Amino acid sequence: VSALAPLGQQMAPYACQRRTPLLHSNQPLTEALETLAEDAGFSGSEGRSLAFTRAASVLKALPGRLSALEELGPLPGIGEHSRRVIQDVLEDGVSVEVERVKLSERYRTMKLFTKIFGVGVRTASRWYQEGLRTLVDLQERNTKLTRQQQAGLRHYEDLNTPVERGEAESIGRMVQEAVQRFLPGASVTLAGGFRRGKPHGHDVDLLLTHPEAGREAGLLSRVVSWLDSQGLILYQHSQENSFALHEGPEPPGGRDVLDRFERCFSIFRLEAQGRLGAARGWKAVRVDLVVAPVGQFPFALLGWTGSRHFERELRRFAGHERKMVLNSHTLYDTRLNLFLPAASEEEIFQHLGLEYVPPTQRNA
Ligand code: 8DG
Ligand code: MN
Ligand code: MN
Repeated sequence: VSALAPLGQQMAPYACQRRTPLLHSNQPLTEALETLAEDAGFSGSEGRSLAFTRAASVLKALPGRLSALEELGPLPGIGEHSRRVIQDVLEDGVSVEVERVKLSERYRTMKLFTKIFGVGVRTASRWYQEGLRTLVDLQERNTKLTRQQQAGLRHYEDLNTPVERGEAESIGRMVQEAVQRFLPGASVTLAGGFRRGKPHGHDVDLLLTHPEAGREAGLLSRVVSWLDSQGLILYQHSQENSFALHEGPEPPGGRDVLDRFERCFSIFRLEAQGRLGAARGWKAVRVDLVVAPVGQFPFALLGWTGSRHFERELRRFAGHERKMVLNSHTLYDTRLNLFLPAASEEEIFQHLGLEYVPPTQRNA
């Protein structure tokens, strides 16, 4: 047992109790585990998928590079199977199991299909069962596609080219400009992976609000219509706000990630920046726009900053350890039977009795 041994003892069981930076020293290990998590998700084994995700997340929070399995000690959240994978990668540089998954026809096809905007595991799985294997197959066999999937297919290459931070910022400015036209004083905040410090991402997540509650109502449709009229939107579908406080809190576990804000899932047409897009002049970029009333803004910001695993752990912690229900709208204390208001993310962590974790340390 080496000097890293006490690591295991220091590791808190919930990801929201740990600081997880973007860059860490165990990339090959977490990549292997996350491939297995993804593959388990592809076959609908949510429990197994979560177990691998948890193990990967623990490794991301280690302060140093793991060189032997024994250094882990009795770490929480790393099961038998994950330990075997870790050992294989440490000893041989690769895990045979992971390499086999990566080469498998099913994994490769599922990966290809789920990278289409609007295609989830269920649809991809059905297509795979039907014998479809390539994007050309989808077209040649006249597979029935939603309008969203058609857009996803049309812009497949662009949408699977990482969005650079500079591109995310220009889209933020475009939206800000449109927002100012219709509701001066409203703000646009970049959330998602970029807020966690990622240099690139798969989309741009923007949160809209106004300091006066209620003023934000109706803003999104005006903003989207205007951007559309300027030829800046290649695809969009919007959803109205369906959140009602008087309904009381949602039971925990029900809707895990989804929330009920007014929102727009879209594809923007971004004028080319620098050499990359110069050949063609523009690039398709996925953008999520969400509107939150100011009273719910800190919850929305916390919910839309991610990572997905960090969010899941926050909610699990709230429920199991505090008997509270946390979502992107509110925090509800089921023992006191009341909503706990917050004016900042810091206050939400305080209510939960958690040390504040800044966005750049939420890369769980
Ligand atoms: P990336 O885009 O850089 O790949 O990573 P990301 O920014 O962390 O992922 P994301 O898929 O854009 O999700 C950002 C956060 O938004 C994530 O923590 C979950 C949260 N989120 C909600 N509701 C919804 C929803 O309805 N759909 C999606 N896709 N994300 C949601 O709170
Ligand atoms: Mn994102
Ligand atoms: Mn998103």
